[in-house]
Amino acid sequence: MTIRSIEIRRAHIELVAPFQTSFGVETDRHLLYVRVVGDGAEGWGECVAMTDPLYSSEYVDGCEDVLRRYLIPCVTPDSTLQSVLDSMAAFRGNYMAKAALEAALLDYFTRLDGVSLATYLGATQTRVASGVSVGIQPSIDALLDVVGRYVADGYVRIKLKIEPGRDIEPVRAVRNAFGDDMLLQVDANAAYRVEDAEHLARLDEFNLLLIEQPLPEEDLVGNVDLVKRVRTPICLDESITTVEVARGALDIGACSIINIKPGRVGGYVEAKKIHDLCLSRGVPVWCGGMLETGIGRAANLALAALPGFTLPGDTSASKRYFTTDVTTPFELRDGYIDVPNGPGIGVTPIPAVLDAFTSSVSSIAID
Ligand code: SMG
Ligand code: MG
Repeated sequence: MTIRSIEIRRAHIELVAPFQTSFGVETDRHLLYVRVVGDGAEGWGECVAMTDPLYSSEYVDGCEDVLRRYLIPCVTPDSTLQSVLDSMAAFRGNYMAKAALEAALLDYFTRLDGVSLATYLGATQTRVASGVSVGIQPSIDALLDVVGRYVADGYVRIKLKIEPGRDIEPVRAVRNAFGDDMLLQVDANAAYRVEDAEHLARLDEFNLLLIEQPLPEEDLVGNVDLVKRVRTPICLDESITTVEVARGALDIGACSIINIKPGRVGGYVEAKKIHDLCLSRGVPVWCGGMLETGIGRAANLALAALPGFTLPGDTSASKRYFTTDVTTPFELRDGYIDVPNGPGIGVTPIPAVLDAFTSSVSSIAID
């Protein structure tokens, strides 16, 4: 049970198509993988931070720095998961960096125990219903075309990225084209202000499942006002960084649904705490995505299999983003994706494929 080294691997992969949100356009992913190497097993984690600090304050090169300087030094040869979590807690924020290391340790320790991450976390489902996140498109025609293809693929829920000026009409067009029964929601990635409440209330007529993160990350209180003026349920993403923030948000009535992303909240252990809190209060949750490759996607599927995940997540198939994934690709079957059931996250990178995307690997001895 001795941890010998931790590897940081940087890689680069192109997306199948540009993904536009209210804060920018992603065309590729600069990836950071953490690999824990120990006696008897190894474990993999994927960092969800983007190249630039636009979705949140974290960015992938910053994560590498904090991992090297502060987080990896929290690991000793005989560390347990809990001892590392306790040591890392001394450092503020840096949730995505912490989550990447935690994920690799979780994969490592659950593999040693011969148990799947899904079982370890308390999963009750063997497959999860999958939604898809649709980027802002250059025209309504292009949007209808893209949505039509995802509907044909079998996705059970469509999420449209919106921003001021590209919100009401795109949603109306999609509703008209695909009917009232389609599960539909929108994500603003913090592009509005509370003064836009009246405008956002115009979305009420489209019977959306939710409006995700309409206001800035820090404006938790603004949502309290917003929820009184908009009938559509408000869901928070960026704002929810810890279980304490989640509890506070629910206590003050800032939202009625939470998007849980392990990377955004510092890892799967914290993600489970938020899940448990929401389950105890009857608050629906769903699993977000950060354009993960197979390593991160596998772990998210394990989380999404917990009982409180009653809404379809952004747990799409690998080919939604990548022509070639670094693991065996995750595929959609009848709108669902199977939860991996092997030890740990249940998948490992395919060495030749991962190597082809890799730009650097460095190993840090643990002693
Ligand atoms: O993995 O399918 C995915 C991404 C889903 O829309 C998605 N993620 O705010 O929820 C969100 C965004 C964050 C990433 S945008 C580059
Ligand atoms: Mg979001």
